[in-house]
Amino acid sequence: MASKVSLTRYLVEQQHQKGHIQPPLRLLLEVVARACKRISQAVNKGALGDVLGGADTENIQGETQKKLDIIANEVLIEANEWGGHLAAMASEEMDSIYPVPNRYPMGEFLLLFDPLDGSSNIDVNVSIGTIFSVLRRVQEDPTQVDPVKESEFLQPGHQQVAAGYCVYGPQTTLVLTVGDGVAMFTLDREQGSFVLTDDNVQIPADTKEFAINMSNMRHWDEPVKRYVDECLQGKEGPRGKDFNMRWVASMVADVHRIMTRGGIFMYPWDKREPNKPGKLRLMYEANPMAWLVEQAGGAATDGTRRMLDVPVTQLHQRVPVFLGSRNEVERVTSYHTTL
Ligand code: AHM
Ligand code: MG
Repeated sequence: MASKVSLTRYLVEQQHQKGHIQPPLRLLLEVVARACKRISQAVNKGALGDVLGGADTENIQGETQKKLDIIANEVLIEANEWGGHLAAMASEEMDSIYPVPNRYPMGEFLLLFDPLDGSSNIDVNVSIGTIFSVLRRVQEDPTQVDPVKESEFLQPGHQQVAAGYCVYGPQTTLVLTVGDGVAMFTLDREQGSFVLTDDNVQIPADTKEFAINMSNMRHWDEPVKRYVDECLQGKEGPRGKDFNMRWVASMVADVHRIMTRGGIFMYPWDKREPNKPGKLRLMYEANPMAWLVEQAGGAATDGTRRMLDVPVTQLHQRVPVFLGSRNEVERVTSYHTTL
């Protein structure tokens, strides 16, 4: 039987054979994976670890934080701050950026994360996950090691050097891209290591499955209403086929299903809060997922533009999201641009 390929071996091969990554990025990804293992353990303990329930705090977006949101955030910071591979971190759960403290060596990368996505599912034992994105520092004067500025984080998604997520479900699965396709690793709990289980994830171009929170239908814009209405008409409608619907309310779980069997995920702008561009965050959710989806042959837009080209003006910027099977994403995007 062929020997199993661990995450470490996969990354070493990406470094030596393919030249896609340098040692500091390899170290960074190993450390993030280690942090995900620790988060997975905390998630698994649930009520036995006293990790369920609210934390009586709010994040900068006014959302109530859960205990596990805060634990996962701390695990990621503690794991990553001392290794010398990072200059700073930013998180959905922190108001501003977290520069690596002066007592530690400073690296060239910036790490962004949603430490525990799908928070509303924590207490009900449904899949949740960690999403992460890696950027390279952009200093005005690269010969100086200046303190990191928040503006250095405001890079469009196409400048990511690595992106991934870890889904904590019946299995713990890490899904990763360094720009050479998408690889999937399953956590072997006995061995304590991530093992490569798919090295060429491909999202089918067509699908009969869509994911959207239908309870917001009356608030949507016309292009989204039209797209979903046509799906709902099934065989008798203009699409000529029946569609199925899924909505886990954990983006990580919904995207993981799309990575596995195709589909389209949508979280559009809606009229509930017209000044808010969408619910999901560009830097911690949309951009890493968009790059993963593109690397697996799918597509991702904000309704009119390629997600990875959306200009970034704020760290906690929100954005409408359409991603998944290419032909469906192109269809709903075309409804936005032609209506
Ligand atoms: P979170 O990062 O605070 O958990 O919020 C993001 C989540 C996504 O995972 C999911 O797709 C969406 O919010 C669900 O929203 P809703 O409850 O409106 O359906
Ligand atoms: Mg989230």
